[in-house]
Amino acid sequence: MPIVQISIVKGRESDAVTACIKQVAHAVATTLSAPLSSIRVMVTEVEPEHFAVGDTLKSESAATASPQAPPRDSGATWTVGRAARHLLDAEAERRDITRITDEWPGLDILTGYQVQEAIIRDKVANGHTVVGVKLGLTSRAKQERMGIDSPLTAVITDRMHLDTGTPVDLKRFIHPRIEPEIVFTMARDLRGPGVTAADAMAAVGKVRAGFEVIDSRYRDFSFALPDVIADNASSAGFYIGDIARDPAELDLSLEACIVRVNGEVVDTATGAAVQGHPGEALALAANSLAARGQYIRAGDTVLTGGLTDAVFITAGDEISAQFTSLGSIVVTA
Ligand code: OOG
Ligand code: MG
Repeated sequence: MPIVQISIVKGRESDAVTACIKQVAHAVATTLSAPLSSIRVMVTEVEPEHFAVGDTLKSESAATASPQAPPRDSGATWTVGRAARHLLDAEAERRDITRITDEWPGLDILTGYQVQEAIIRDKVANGHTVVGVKLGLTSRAKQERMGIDSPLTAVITDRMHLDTGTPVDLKRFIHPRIEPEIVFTMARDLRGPGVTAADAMAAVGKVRAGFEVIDSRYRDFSFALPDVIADNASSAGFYIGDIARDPAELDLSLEACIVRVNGEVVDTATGAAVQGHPGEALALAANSLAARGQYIRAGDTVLTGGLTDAVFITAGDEISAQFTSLGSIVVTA
């Protein structure tokens, strides 16, 4: 059982200490390929006068903080808990915010996932139920639009599920966009690391068409990778088509999709747009979750990522996604 001991200078906020412990535990588990639950982290606090950078004690540097020190409400005060609350409030109040990394350069990918987890914990505490996982930025169309070339994972809940036939309630969102996705329902648990697309597809029960409503809490959908991870990958809502197919009957890389707005074709793609095959995206999700000690569960819904760029939803629109074998979803606003 690996035991890691870390020392932290006294006086840090408890959120910062928690974030540090989690980061160390995940890093050690990943480095040793050991289960997260086997890692023990021991924290000792040291007095500022027992910690020096070069020959300058932490207590001296704190006492002689430079006048150019960041203003009180900037990066110095950001924590996982505060970032989660900031994003939750923006969502609840349908108010856009500026990207957090501008003020908090310490928000890295791992911390972004900690913020995402804190948001989901808050939602679960308020009665939401986790129903699965989504991938974001798995297609070139999405990556190019957002200027980020790395896929990410996020969590979907029952409150995000929208019934087909129900219009998008524009009052509920800040600036919603919609994107067609291939959606899996898992027959079995899927646990990384080392999952291949074939392993992933063997754990899938059914495949359906999906239409995801995304609503970044950031102004103009402008964010860096850690910001969008923290914001649970802009998740807001999702429609699932009525037709459920056995994936073994289909070549999902050749499953085509046509997106229309008010009858006009605005985009087309095939399943190959998503990492070559949506099964690759599913494997990627399982392996990425494993690095954080999590896995995909039997019964989970998995949104594999937008096949095409997302389209803005405006009042009066009728937007449809027509798939070759998975049927069509028509959404109005
Ligand atoms: C981030 C969410 C990306 C997808 O399917 O690629 C996503 C965004 O575009 O705001 O859901
Ligand atoms: Mg999506």
